Amino acid sequence: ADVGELPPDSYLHKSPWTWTCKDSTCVKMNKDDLGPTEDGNPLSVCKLNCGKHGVLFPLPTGKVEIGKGFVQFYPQNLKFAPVEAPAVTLVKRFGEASKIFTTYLNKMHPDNNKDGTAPFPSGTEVDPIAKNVVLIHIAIAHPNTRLELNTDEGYLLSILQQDDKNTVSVTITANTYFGARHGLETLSQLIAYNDEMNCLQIVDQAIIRDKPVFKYRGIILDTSRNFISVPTLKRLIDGMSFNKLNMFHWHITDSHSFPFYSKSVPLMTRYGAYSPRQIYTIEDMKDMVEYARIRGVKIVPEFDAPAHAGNGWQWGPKEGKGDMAVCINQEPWQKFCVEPPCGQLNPVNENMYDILGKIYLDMLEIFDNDLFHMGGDEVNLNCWNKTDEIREFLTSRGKDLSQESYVDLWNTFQERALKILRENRRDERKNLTAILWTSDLVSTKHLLDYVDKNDYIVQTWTTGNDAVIPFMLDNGYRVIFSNYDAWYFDCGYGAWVGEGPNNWCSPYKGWQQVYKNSPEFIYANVTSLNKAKKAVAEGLILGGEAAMWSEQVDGAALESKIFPRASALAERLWSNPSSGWYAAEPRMVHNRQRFVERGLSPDRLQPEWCHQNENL
Ligand code: CP6
Repeated sequence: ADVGELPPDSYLHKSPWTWTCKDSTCVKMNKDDLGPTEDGNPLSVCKLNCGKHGVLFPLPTGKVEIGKGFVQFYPQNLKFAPVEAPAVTLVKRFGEASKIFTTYLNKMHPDNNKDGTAPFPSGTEVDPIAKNVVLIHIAIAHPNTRLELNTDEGYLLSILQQDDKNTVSVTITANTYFGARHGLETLSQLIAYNDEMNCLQIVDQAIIRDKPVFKYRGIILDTSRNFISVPTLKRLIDGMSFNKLNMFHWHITDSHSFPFYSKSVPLMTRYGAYSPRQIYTIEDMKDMVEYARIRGVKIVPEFDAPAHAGNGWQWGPKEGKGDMAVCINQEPWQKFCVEPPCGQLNPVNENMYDILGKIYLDMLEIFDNDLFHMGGDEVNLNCWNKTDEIREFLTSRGKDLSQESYVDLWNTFQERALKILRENRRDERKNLTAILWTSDLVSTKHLLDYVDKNDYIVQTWTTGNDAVIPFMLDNGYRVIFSNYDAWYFDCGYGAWVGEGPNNWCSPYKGWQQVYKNSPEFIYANVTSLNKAKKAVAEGLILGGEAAMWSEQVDGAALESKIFPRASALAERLWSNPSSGWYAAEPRMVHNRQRFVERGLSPDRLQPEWCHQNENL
């Protein structure tokens, strides 16, 4: 709308504060120039970063030297030299990675996000910027095509302006594809849009040596309670790649629905998917695996069992045998499961083991098969105890119906499931490691008897104060942290508040809470910092995962619930800085802006008003 000529005193609502640059952070100055003001309520102040370059997120862990000058260039003058790599697949894959990189560079133009073509000038002979070229050399040493727990994700990035002043040489060297890809991500954060000249600019000089503190840096997403579409999953992978998160733990099935399409047992989705359109086909999943791999992310599939399994399992031969899953939809649900609809595999049904083996086989054919999440959480022994067939099974073998008998039965199930998972594989690589949630089986009481530390990695999900955490680490188990008091993105601290039907999910945890949490410090608090550092160095504390359970989220809200909180997780796990969230905040604001620039929809952190004077 035409509001007419603006009066000379328009825009008076601009922030009255003045800013100054101190240690690359933008500091608010007092009116009388008495130095920086004390910030009070974090919600009431603005946090800015000085300049747009080198706002690295997560922070590198090794040497960082970044020059103060810039070289202007147009995106069409950014070139990749032939990639040096010992495998053709890697050269090809890097081709994909460089296309993604170039697409995001184009998106730095403020007018770009609509159609993907950037209105950068094409450059004329008299335009000095058109002479400038950025040349990128990539060298990858090892032919590994898959990301595994021992994959070296480190890289060395150097940027050097040549004597002719027109060429900037960028070199990324890494042991693996995955390290090189992270290096390219860091490079993208050293390039910014120049408003005045309508071009890009890169720092004229840099050396960055970088590698992650923790190997396992993930997000678990549940796609059973609510179905999440493949395009939405891909956007999640995109966001993870911006912050070097490397594990997408796909909690693909649960008792609510069974969207995983199994080619050997298609009846699972027939009975278990919400609808024919809410299914992940084999092509969808294979496509996801490759999409994620290109972006440095491994997909770790979870088939949760024996609890959290119901819908999908209703069919099956009824001749003389009980159901494959029991307690499905049983009421009152509070007696048979943690949340409705109930459902739990029947450990005495032979047919169930058959089907389970087929599903495992189908999953291992689609996903990497060195890491597999077997679930194992929240088993309800009362459900088994209320099933005639299971009670008869135990009594016929001379067992009593005590709690211990049921835990023992559960262990028998778990051992057999692991055996099936390992034996039924179509390829000869046998070094599959399973992951289990903490549970009554994986507890201080039963861990040493039932869980071999060479077979399993354990993922914790209750509070960081859980006694099982130091118990496992002291006994040499490898642990992934997902404690609900920090890293549950649904709610999960005290989780459900209020009684009976009047409960609600609360409270929401801000990114600061996510950032504050550190696996190293949780362990250090109950032992010593030295011991904790040793557990990190030895790789026992593998890392962590934020959890997005999907009871209360679907594709519409997913992105803003995950980002930018997952960025906080990413920095904690990649860099594990000794400083806290307050020091990270200016970069965090900038990082969040980068997500928007690249087309994602992260949650907002501060008023636009803060940025009106931003010209530093
Ligand atoms: N679903 C499954 C869940 C949860 C778990 N497993 C869960 C438990 C407590 C809270 C949030 C989520 N919804 N399969 C526990 C690992 Cl607070």
